[in-house]
Parts: sequence; C-alpha cells; structure tokens
Amino acid sequence: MSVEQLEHPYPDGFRHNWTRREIIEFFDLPLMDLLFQAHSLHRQYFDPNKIQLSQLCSIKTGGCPEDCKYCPQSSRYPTDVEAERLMALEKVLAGARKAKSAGATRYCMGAAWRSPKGRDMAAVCDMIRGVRNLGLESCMTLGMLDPAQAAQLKQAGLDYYNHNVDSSPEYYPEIITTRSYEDRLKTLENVRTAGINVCSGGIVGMGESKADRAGMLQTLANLPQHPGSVPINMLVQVEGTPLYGAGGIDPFDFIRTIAAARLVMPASYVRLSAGREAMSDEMQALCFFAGANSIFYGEKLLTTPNPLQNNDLDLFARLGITPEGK
Ligand code: SAM
Ligand code: DTB
Ligand code: SF4
Repeated sequence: MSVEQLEHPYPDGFRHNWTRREIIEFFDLPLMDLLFQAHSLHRQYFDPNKIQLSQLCSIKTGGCPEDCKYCPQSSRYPTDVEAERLMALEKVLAGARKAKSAGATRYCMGAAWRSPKGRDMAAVCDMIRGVRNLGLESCMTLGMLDPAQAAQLKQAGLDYYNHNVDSSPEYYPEIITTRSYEDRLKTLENVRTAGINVCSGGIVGMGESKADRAGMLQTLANLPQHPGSVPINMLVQVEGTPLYGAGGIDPFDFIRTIAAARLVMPASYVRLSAGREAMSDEMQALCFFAGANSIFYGEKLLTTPNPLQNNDLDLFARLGITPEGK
C-alpha cells in the first residue's frame, strides 16, 4: 500500500477502521519498504530530528494486588521490589526539578495501584499542580479511573493519563486476569471524556504472535481518537515474574512494530519506552527512523534501569537529533 492510499476522509483526517490484515501486511513488507513508508509519513507530521523526553517517577512502588505477568511490582511474585508508601510531595517535586534541568519536558508519575483510593486523590492532585508550576507537562498512571476521578485529575490540570492496552484482546487474558480488556477501554474512555490527553500503548516481546502485535495496534488506532502518545515497551524481563525467561522478540520485528504504529497513527507521538537498556544504539536509531519520536529519559524507569542521560544525549548528538524544547 502506498502512503497516498493510507489517507481516508475521516472527521479528524485519520482512519479508525484498520483491519488486522492491513497491519499484518505492513509487518510482511520488505523491511526497507516498510521503513521508507513509515519514515515518509513521519516527515509529514513531525521534524524527524526532534525527540520528546519524558521522565518517569514511581510515586508509589510495589505491593500491587494485580497479577500482570510482566510486572515486578505485583505483590504476587517474588521479585526484589519492596513495597513503599505514596511518595511525599516534596520528594516528587525534587525529582521533577532535576528532570527539567536535565532536559525533560514531561514528568510521568506512576503508582502500583489497581485504581486510586479516594484518600489518595488530594495528594496526587497536589503533585500535578506542583509539576505544572515548574513548567513541565504532567502525566499520571494510577490504574483504572472512574469518570469522577478522571474529572478530578483534569481539574488539577493533568495533561496526559497513561493506561496501556498492553497487547491484543486475545493475548491479554494470558497476561492479566485481575482486570479485563474492556475495563482498560472504559478507563481510556473516562480519560478522554474528561478532556485529558490519552497516552496508551503496550508491551511486545511477551511471547505474543505477529497477529497479536497487529491486534494491539489495531485497538489503539481504532479508538475514537488516536492516543496523543503511544508507548511501545519491549518487555524488561525481571527475575521472579512469570514472564522472566519467556518471550523475546527479533529486533527487526520490534522496529516493524514501531513503523506500523507510525503508519496507523500518523500524528501521535510514538514512544520508544521500556527495554532500551537491551537495545543497541543502531537499533534505537532505526526505531527513530521508523517513527519513534519520544523516549523515557533518566537512569530509571519505574523500578528497572534505563540508559544514563549522558549516554542518550551523546547518542542524540551522534545522530544530529535535538531534544524537544531545546
Ligand atoms: N499500575 C498502573 C497500571 O498498570 O495501570 C500503572 C503503572 S504500570 C507499571 C504501567 C505500565 O508499565 C504497564 O501497563 C505496562 O505496559 C508497563 N510495564 C510494566 N512492567 C513492565 C516490564 N517489565 N516491561 C515492560 N513494560 C512494563
Ligand atoms: C509505559 O508504557 N511504560 C512505563 C510507563 N508507561 C509507566 C513503565 C515501564 C516499566 C518498566 C518496568 C519497571 O521499571 O518497573
Ligand atoms: Fe500493578 Fe500496574 Fe504492575 Fe499491573 S502493571 S501489577 S497494575 S503496577
């Protein structure tokens, strides 16, 4: 399929009726053809030499009641992660100040919750206000939200809410049983209705099939609005989790997933998310060429290591890439 054929007259100018077959056809293209199409479309919407930097902060670590098989923070699995209480506001803001001075433009606060409790809402709303006062965009990922909670976060000024679909509807129940795919979509709807930008993506390298990867992208692209940002995570295998030692993905299939995400969601930020510690500089450069234009920046994701900031800045300099906001 050519880039021209991709354009269809939908109200927002984008397609929301992708079939799984069409996405699999992208995956099956010769790699150079797929990269060429994805990169050509990328250039129509973005400066290919700019990357957005988001920094993560785990505001509530571990002790999570959910059973996500990839996650070191679930209380069900014997990992090294110790459960902690909700972080104090000042500590969160100290991290945000550091992130801003290192060049991040968004601060993403994550909590190992099934959903936030009423008693936590005031504290997280203070964090949102504090982060925005520093001149950073705010993002939160706190689990499932009901409409009232989404409205409260919006009221506090939240810019983005991250809630991943994680995989295809078919593969999802192999990975998580404590909440359904439908629950996930409902939270995304609540976030959207509240007027908060949606950040939603998933994980690859969990042993899923090509059809599952296509199904995940199909779900995301066929939402009523494309997510403003789409994190594509490569599974970080953590000892003690059920997925430790399982899965894995050919680096070229990972790059194909990024390229297909770009093709089906042309104007969304596609974030090269967890898993960069296991990627070579060359693989990351190909991901950027395929359409990734955001990363998680800073030496830690939520509980696992991420490349050092200086290494990322050095890689950008070698590639002639400038962080957004610089
Ligand atoms: N507890 C909340 C939830 O799950 O909705 C928010 C935090 S949770 C850690 C956010 C996302 O991180 C998950 O949906 C998953 O996509 C990603 N994630 C968690 N563990 C991961 C791992 N080991 N490798 C890659 N991505 C991971
Ligand atoms: C997302 O898609 N990836 C981030 C963020 N959203 C919250 C989390 C990655 C977590 C990797 C495993 C860890 O560090 O605990
Ligand atoms: Fe809990 Fe989120 Fe980890 Fe699932 S991904 S176990 S909900 S912290």
